[in-house]
Amino acid sequence: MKTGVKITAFAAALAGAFGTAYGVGQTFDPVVAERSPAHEERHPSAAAESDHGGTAAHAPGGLQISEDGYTLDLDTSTVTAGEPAELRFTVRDANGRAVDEYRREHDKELHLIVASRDLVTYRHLHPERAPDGTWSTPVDLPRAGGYRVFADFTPDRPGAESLTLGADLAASGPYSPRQLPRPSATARVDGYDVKLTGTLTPGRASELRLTVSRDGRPVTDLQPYLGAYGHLVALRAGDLAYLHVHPEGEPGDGTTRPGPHVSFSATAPSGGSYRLFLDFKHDGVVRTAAFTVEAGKAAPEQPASPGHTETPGHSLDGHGH
Ligand SMILES: [Cu+2]
Repeated sequence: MKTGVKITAFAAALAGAFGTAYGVGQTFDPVVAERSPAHEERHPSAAAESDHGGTAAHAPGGLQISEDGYTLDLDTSTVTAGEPAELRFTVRDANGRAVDEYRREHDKELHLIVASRDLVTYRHLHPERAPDGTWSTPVDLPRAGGYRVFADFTPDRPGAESLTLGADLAASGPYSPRQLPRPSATARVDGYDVKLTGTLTPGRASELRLTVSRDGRPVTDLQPYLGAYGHLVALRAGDLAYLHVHPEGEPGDGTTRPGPHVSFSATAPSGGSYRLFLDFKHDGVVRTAAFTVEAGKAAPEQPASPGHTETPGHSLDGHGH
């Protein structure tokens, strides 16, 4: 499929970047190394065209508030933990103008992810866009602390690529950070058990397969959600780099079945720990299952201690669907 090709091209670019980095005797991160010299040499007008192939050639998403001339202007930078609030923001172009044309990806113009820095709280929201380009959505964050807001979108402009911009958000209140939940291949949410097969491999696309069951029986009637039978987001522990993850197959393509397996292709930019959040829809409700994965290592079979993870009900109430 198309995304598979893109990711393979990325792997090749990455390999090339390694060579370049060694050639000049430097040891910086290969993803950054690939990008920086290329961008300096490029004529600005040529940059957009030669960027085909993707997010691929870029550093991981979500680490920057501004990229490729687009800026996430977060109007709401603080909220109060446990109180409903409205999150408002604007995506601006290089001229400071609000972007008001987007390409739909996974059924939406823009996906907004809010995650706590300790990766315990997660929200996947779909804000509303006002005619002036301002986006807004209700949000309710149960715990105080630092959060990262990710806007995942593609401007509908010639040469524009998919972007994930990130900005900090603080929730005020008594703060008690938690440890990252231990790696586990299973997650439980609202009576559903989700099993993860496969693992993240640094620098290479790999398949992650999630299997959904309830009361010990495979769930074979998952409902389409955002153009697939599941939506997966992966965040790197430590800096919350945002990985692009693509579903393998889509409803109605003749081969993709509505469960119990849902497959994705994901590339980890480095080793280390990642938190995976799977949204899936069944019986009309979207639920989120979360896993900690160490890139390059298979996940242990035993379930993580439930005390580490925010209760499923909390993960759910943030869904703006
Ligand atoms: Cu979304």
